[in-house]
Amino acid sequence: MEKRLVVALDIKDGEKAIRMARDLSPEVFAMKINWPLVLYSKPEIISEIASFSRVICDFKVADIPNTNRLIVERVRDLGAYAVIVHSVFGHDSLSAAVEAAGDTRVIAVVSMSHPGAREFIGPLGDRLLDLALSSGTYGIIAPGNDPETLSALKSRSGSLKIFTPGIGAQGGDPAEAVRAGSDYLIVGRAIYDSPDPLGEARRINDRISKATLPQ
Ligand code: BMP
Repeated sequence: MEKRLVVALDIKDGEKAIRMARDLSPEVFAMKINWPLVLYSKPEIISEIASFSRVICDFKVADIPNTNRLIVERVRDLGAYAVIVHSVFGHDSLSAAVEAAGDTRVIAVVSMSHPGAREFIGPLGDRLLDLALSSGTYGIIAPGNDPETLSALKSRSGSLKIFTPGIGAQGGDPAEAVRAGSDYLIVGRAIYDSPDPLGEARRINDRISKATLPQ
């Protein structure tokens, strides 16, 4: 069965990140790289990890169309499998990212997992999902620690892939997230802070598999 785990490599040490990515790669669908790793190491770490694993660049691209295009072109050229882009800045900004991405997939943020998401982005979830659906995106970010919101978004998301952070350190449970509609589960601290990251990744995969089997 294809793996559904995405590991968020939010660590500062580039060498350690590459080692961890290599060790974990048999257990994951993709590695997610966010600003901390790139800012503490170098942009080329994207290509290094992309040479043996899918890489999702979580840069939450959030600007005018021209700037989005410039960022996404670079991410594409570095070999990323996907890039995460904010949808809340409108159709032109999101479409510019999709156009610039070429074969690199765009995952649109339509909802978030932290408490502050309830203030602004949360109430816009349905409209942002419509925007993602009409802009040629590949997937969306939805909260893995809020099964109600997740299943509501899933029910309207058509063929979009659902990526869910919020598992583990933010309280979300892998099995519950799968049952609520997650396609790919994003896990950071619960794995990279564990004394046994590979064992933890395997335990999470086991819970994903069991939740996927017909009950
Ligand atoms: P952790 O499992 O350590 O909480 O990490 C979650 C990862 O997912 C982080 O990289 C974070 O930036 C990202 N993320 C999130 O937690 N919530 C969202 O709504 C969107 C995210 O991309």
